[in-house]
Amino acid sequence: MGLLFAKLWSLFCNQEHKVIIVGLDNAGKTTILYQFLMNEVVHTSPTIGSNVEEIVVKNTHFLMWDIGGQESLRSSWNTYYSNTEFIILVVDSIDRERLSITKEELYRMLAHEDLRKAAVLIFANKQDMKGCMTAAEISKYLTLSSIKDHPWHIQSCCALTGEGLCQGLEWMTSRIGVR
Ligand code: G3D
Ligand code: MG
Repeated sequence: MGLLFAKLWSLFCNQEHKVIIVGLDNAGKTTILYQFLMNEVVHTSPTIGSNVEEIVVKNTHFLMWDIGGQESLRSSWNTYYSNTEFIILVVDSIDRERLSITKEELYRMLAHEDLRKAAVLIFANKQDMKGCMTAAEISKYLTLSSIKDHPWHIQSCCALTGEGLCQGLEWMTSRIGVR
């Protein structure tokens, strides 16, 4: 009995939570992923390819897929969707012109069957840039408060310094076990 319990416990604890990191090209996705690897706790070696990394936060394993954001690649985002628990949407807070594209992509993802249960963390990145949009402005533009069928959270950050990234990860770990 004890052994079975230990087995189940370890299965539960080591369970990997699939995360996809999306956003337009140049938003800062790769920088964020590598900041996680440098600053966070434990870092295990890349699992599958150069764009997939395992991040461990307080015993919680996240398998993070950094998906290319160029226009030509966006149509293939959906091939990564199955079993995704978290979407990290990275926004370049200085890029006002393309925020409408980000909005379109966001709502396209939220409507996708395979992402029905996914929680969304939005990083308002590049907060160090002069004249950037605040998280509140981005939230308003993306009409986040209208999203009722997915848990979401917006966090301002600067991927270059790592500021704000931990708070984002903390929100993710706090979501685990809620559903
Ligand atoms: P992507 O993976 O989403 O395409 P990258 O984006 O991570 O490659 O980042 C694109 C550029 O934005 C990089 O600059 C990177 O250094 C910069 N960047 C990422 N995060 C921040 C930030 O918080 N503040 C500032 N000022 N720049 C950031 P380069 O010059 O290498 O192309
Ligand atoms: Mg990249």
